[in-house]
Parts: sequence; C-alpha cells; structure tokens
Amino acid sequence: MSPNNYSHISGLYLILDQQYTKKDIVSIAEEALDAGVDVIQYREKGLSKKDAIKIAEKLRTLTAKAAVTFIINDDPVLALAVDADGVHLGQEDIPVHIARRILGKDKIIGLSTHSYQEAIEANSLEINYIGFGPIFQSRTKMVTSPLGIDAIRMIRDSITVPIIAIGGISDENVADVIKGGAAGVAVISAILSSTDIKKSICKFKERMREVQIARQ
Ligand code: TZP
Ligand code: MG
Repeated sequence: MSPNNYSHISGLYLILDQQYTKKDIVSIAEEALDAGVDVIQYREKGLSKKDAIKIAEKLRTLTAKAAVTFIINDDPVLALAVDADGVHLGQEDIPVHIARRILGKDKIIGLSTHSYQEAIEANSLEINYIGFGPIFQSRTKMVTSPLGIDAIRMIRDSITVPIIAIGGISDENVADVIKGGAAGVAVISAILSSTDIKKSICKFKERMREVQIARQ
C-alpha cells in the first residue's frame, strides 16, 4: 500500500548524473523543466556531500519553481536536507523502512527492481513507485539480459505501485513501454546525449501523450 498521496508518480522522469554528460546538469535541468519534464532525479556518485548539496539545492529551487517532483538518488538525509520530494533507493541501499523512518510518511520513496520477484516484494513495502528494468540494453548500465516489455506486462496486474520503466528507453520505444503498462519512464542517455535537450524532451512527451489520447 502506498503510504501517502504521491502514488501517482508518472510521466517522464529524467535522471541527472554529471558523469554522463559534459554539459552542466543544472542548465540541463532548466531546459528540461522548460520543456515539461515530470520528475527530476539527482544522481551523484562522485562528489563530496558538501558539493552535492550545493547542486541539489540549485535543482530543488528550479524544480520547486516549476512544481516538478524532485528526487535524490541513494541518500535520504540529503533528500531531507534540501527538502526534496523523496529518495530513490537501490536494492543494496539503505532499507526502505529506515528511509521511511528518516523521511516520514509524506515523502516519496522509489525502489529499483530488476525481476518479477523483486517487483512483487517491493509492492509490499512502504514505497511510492518501483523503478523496473533494464527494459532494453542500456548504454549507461551494461546488462546481459534486458527484461523486455513483456516483463512489464507480466508484473503490471500483480502490483499496485506505479512502474517507472528504465533502461535503454528512447523516444522510439517509449510508446510501447507505456502501452505495456508503465506509468512512466526514467531516462539518462537518450536525453543527456542529445544536442537539443528541449527537443528531446518534447519528443518523449509527445509520444507519451499519443498513447494517453489513444486510450481515451
Ligand atoms: N538502472 C537500470 S538501467 C539504468 C539504471 C540506472 C540506466 C538507465 O540509463 P539509460 O541511459 O536511460 O539506459
Ligand atoms: Mg542507489
């Protein structure tokens, strides 16, 4: 059961990680917000906490102004420190119940899952969404066997938390991923490697909108 009102996390979820782009991620965030991204996650694996906080604060200011959900990867304390909307955890990160204790019931907690079993187990935790993937081969995270869209179809009726699909998602396959039952898609390389961030986001959003319209 979702513990709060954020159970509808959905749409285009951009992961900003400076290691995957030469362009400043704060300026990427500005363009992405202008173009209508739905969620921004700040993912930082290398910087000192002091420097990460500076960037997180900038991203929080920008996302708050745009009323866009802001998630911090890995670190619930950093999430709390900058008043982010929540945290995204991996299977090896701090356990969900501890993150929930730190963040309280109103913040978002997302959990990465990589199989049917992990998705089912995650569904009984106090989380607001699962990351599920890799769906396709990813340039960012090399994998031997991507799960494919059929895996989304397999889990969607067995769980109640929204599925945010991840891994190799592009504007060319996003429609099929949403049709497969994902509430949203988390993207790194297809957007960060684009020479025109706004155009890239708009293409994603347009493909996703077409699926929504076709459902009505
Ligand atoms: N977890 C599964 S795949 C992945 C993560 C963090 C990377 C997704 O990046 P990309 O570049 O959108 O495939
Ligand atoms: Mg992690």
